[in-house]
Amino acid sequence: MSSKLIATKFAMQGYNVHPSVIEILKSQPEKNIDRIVSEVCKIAGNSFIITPEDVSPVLEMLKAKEVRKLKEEIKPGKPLPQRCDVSLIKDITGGSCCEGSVDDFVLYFNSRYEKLASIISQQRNFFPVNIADVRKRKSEKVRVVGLIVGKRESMNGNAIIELEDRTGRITVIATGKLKEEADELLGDETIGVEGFLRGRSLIADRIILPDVPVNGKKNKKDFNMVFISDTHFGSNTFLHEEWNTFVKWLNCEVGNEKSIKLAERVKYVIIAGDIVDGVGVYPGQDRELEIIDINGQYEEAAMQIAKMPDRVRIIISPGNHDAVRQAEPQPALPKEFASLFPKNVMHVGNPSMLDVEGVKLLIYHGRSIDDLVMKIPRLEYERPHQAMIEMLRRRHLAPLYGNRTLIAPEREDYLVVDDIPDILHCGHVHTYGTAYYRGIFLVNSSCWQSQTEFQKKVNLNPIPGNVTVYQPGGEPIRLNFYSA
Ligand code: D5M
Ligand code: FE
Ligand code: ZN
Repeated sequence: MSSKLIATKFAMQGYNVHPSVIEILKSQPEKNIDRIVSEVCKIAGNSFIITPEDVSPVLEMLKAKEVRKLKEEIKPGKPLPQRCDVSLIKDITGGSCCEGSVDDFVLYFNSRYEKLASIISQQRNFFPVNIADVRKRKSEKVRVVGLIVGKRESMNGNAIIELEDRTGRITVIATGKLKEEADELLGDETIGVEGFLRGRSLIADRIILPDVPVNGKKNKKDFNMVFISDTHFGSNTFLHEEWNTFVKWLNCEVGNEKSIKLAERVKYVIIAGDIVDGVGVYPGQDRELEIIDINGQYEEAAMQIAKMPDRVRIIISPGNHDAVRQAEPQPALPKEFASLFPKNVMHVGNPSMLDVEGVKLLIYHGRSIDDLVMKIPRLEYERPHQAMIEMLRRRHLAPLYGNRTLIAPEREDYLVVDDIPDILHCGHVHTYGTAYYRGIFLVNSSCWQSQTEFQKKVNLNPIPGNVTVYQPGGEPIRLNFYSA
């Protein structure tokens, strides 16, 4: 609704309005404006100018009513409209057993090493030898698998890697083109090396990452999936208008013939974390919130998600702004918040591997992308799918330990990509990118908030309001609901 019309509505009741009130009301659904104006005027009494303080209790009251209505509507168990065949293959929710003791860390790193070493050892024709036995294979080509325990550059510009397995330790030297590959190795990584022994060192011919096998493209499914992320409900930079248009499109209410056809076939909406903006996530965040308490934020999130059509199944996993533990793997949202959402929402952990009608979907918020971009110079925030390729090459969702991505030392490393997915979906960096890597579809699906003051300071330029519509086995379609 236009500013003028809102001002007129108040004027007709004998009140002037402060410009900030108009800004607040512009983001409200049009159907609510008359009601808001009449309620505000009822309590405004003798004031001459309506200020935000007069409006906020009315908005709170209306929202509480809407939430109550929503809960009544969804609680009695509205049936799901169509068969959705989704099962959880892997998720930490309910299964965390670490306390952070030294023993836990030892078990965690063992699990990580064993899983990755076994992935590398099982590569075709690899046949590694124990590091202790390399000396017995002089002048023969050998392959070893081990953990990088040290890495430096030699005086003549070669890479020197200390590699360790359960039987011993060896110095690996990478020269020329291989030095460039070695430069991209992160600390604590498990790799394979092929080469020849010279003196006491192994001169590398090849550095082998665990990687994923080449996978052919899959058969097309007859439904669409929509990938979004980082809704950040509750933030004062949340893009109400863009979000509303997106939801209307999902409901087939807006768009051209072609895009409505796409919407009609959407059966799943996947959200990869940062559902709400949270509280106290970064210094000074309280100045950037529209809804200042966490309950209110999840109530708003639930209400917005409830606007999506009943025919879609929504899968939600958390991110670093959500009300679960920060360390990964993160469990699904706790019951007190999850229960606010409608019946067609499924809450899963971060990361989670799901089987969606035969399509293996791996969801991960993507915190480690920050670490990867920082550590590997050729990676860019503007192309988040490149960092996701690095996760797959390393078969690990957070291959850097001890940087920005906090990892809980579970007995089993849930962040290892054991099972090969058909789709890897991330968010977190608020930019957009899709790619196919060895037959796996990668998608990073932007956000629903414009640049925050905080992001301005760290020079982060988001690409908000971009949505991926994907028919498994086909090519992704990008819809942009944002015009800067
Ligand atoms: O993260 C959104 C993006 O903002 C993500 O790429 C990280 C970046 N970010 C978050 N915190 C920081 C700090 N402290 N410095 C630099 N960049 C940061 P989100 O999870 O939505 O906050
Ligand atoms: Fe985010
Ligand atoms: Zn995030």
